[in-house]
Amino acid sequence: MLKFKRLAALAAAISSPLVATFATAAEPGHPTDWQLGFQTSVTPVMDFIVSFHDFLLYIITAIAGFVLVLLLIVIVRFNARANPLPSRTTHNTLLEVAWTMLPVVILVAIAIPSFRLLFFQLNTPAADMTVKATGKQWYWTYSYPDNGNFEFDSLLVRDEAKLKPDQPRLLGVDNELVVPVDKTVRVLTTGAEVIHAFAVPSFGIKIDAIPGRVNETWFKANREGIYYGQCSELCGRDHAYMPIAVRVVSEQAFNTWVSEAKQKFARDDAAPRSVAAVDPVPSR
Ligand SMILES: [Cu+2]
Repeated sequence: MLKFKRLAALAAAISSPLVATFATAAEPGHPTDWQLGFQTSVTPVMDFIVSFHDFLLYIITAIAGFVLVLLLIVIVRFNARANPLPSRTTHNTLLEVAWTMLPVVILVAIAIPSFRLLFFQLNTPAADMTVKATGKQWYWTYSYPDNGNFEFDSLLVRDEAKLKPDQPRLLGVDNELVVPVDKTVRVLTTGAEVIHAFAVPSFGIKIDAIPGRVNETWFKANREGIYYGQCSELCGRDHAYMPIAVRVVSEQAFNTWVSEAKQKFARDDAAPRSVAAVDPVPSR
């Protein structure tokens, strides 16, 4: 069965540049055995990334095929035996203009959707809510400033015996980041001590979490489920063991979760200390 699956995957990979779209159809929000292409896309940004990737695959396939054909022609028709008296032509204006202009046209055709995607990713639309993700050595802390300002830590479930049935090994966490479906969520990221990176493949987001500054990204998940990601900036010994688990639920379920979370987790209501309140440096 495994062998057949392997063959089928191979056949799919060879047969069509559409393979990425094909492979991402209805799979869970985490890596799977023999997976090809991307993880399931559940946001408009990731949809765009997938279609841009497929578009590039068509272009690169055409270029590689064209170059292969040219090479074969040269090998067969212009080798020393088939063509003992080579032509001494050194210039061909039409050909030179063509091989300069054609790559320019191809690059412009790639640049247009590429920049559109970049702006789509980087311009956060009006957000329905904000969550803050703080990368720490080696776990994540999530805050909900719009929903009561509670805050909690999210740690990997290290003991495999304690994994729930739907939790994948090395990805399952004790406290998931919970967000409502079909809402634009702004994610603020920062780092507590070193640089981490907040990345969730199904959402098409990956952004550094840097100490001393706040980065911003966004997603709008259009399907309920649980979507996994990992820290994506080498941050030290346990870099591989600080996964990100995002549970996308209905708005009603989210509100219920918020009211429970407010009881369960610590709040951060203290006013920030003003500069004057900081212990003064003793003068000499
Ligand atoms: Cu890391």
